[in-house]
Amino acid sequence: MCTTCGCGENSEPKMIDPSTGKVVSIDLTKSQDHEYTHPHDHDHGHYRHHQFHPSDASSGNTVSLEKEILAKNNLIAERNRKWFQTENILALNLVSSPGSGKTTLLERTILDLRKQIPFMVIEGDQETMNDAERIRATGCKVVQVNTGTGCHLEADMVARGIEELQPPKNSAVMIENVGNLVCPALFDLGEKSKVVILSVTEGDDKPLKYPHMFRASDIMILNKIDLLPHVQFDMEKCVQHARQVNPDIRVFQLSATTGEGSDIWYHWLRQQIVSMATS
Ligand SMILES: Nc1nc2c(ncn2[C@@H]2O[C@H](COP(=O)(O)OP(=O)(O)O)[C@@H](O)[C@H]2O)c(=O)[nH]1
Ligand SMILES: [Mg+2]
Ligand SMILES: [Zn+2]
Ligand SMILES: [Zn+2]
Repeated sequence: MCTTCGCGENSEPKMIDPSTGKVVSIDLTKSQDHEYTHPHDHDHGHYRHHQFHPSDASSGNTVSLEKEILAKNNLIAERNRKWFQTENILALNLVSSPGSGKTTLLERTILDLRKQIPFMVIEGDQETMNDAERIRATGCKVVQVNTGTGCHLEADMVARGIEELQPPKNSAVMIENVGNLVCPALFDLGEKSKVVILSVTEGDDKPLKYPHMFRASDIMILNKIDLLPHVQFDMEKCVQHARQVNPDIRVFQLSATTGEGSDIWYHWLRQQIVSMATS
C-alpha cells in the first residue's frame, strides 16, 4: 500500500498461475507468518527473518508509516536483487501509464528473442488475467498478480512470483507493473533497471510532469512511432525533457506493433544478459 495515494487499502492482492489456475493470496500484513521457500534448494532461507507489523510504525503517524512500508519493501527488494544476481537473471521492471504498450512490447520481444533469451513474466494489474493470457499465448511462463485497489507492485509480490516461476539461470524476468506513472516509481522490486514506456499519443511533456518515474528509469522506450504522422509529438523535445530530469537515461524509439526500431532494444537486452553472465 502507499500512504501517498492510499492505494491498496482493504484489498488482498492475489497471484494466479494461468497454466494451472492456482490462486495464491498475498496478504502483505501476514507475510511474516509465511515461510518463503527459495526457488532453488540453496540454504539461503533469506526470506524468513524479517517481520513487519503495520502497528510497528508509530500509530497515526503517516510519515513514519510510509517510511516503514518503504523500508520493508526495500529490504525484500534487496534480497530479490541479490538472488537475481547470483542466478545471473536479468530482471526488468516495465512501467508506464495504462495502454502505452507494455504487454504488446513483451509479446513481440518474447516471440522475436525466445531462441536467444529464456523469458519469464510477472504481470501486474489491479484486476483480470488478460495480460497473463496474452503472454501465455506466446508460450512463455507467466504469473498474474492482481493488486485489487493497489496501484503498484511490491517486492514481496515479485518474491512470490519468482517462487512460482522458478526462473532458470541466465534467463530474463520481465515484470509488467500496474499502469501508473506515479507510485511504481517509489517501489523497488529488486530489478536491474526500470524501463519506462511512453507512447507518442501521450504527449512529449510527460517526462516533466512525472519526473520521478523518468528519474528512476535507466531506459525510456518511446513506443508507437508508427503513429507519429497522426499525432502532435515532438520527438526531440521529449528526449530533451527526459534528459532534463535524468541526463543518463537511454532512449529507444520503436513500434511494438510493426517492429520498427526494435533492433536496438533487442541489442541492449542481449548485451544485458551477456554482462550479467560475465560480471
Ligand atoms: N499503433 C500502435 N499501437 C500500439 C503499439 N503498441 C501497443 N499498441 C496498442 O495500444 C493498446 C494498448 O497496448 P497494451 O500492450 O495493452 O498496453 P499496456 O496497457 O501498456 O500493456 C493496444 O490496442 C495495442 O494494440 C504500437 O507500437 N503502435
Ligand atoms: Mg498490459
Ligand atoms: Zn500504490
Ligand atoms: Zn498510488
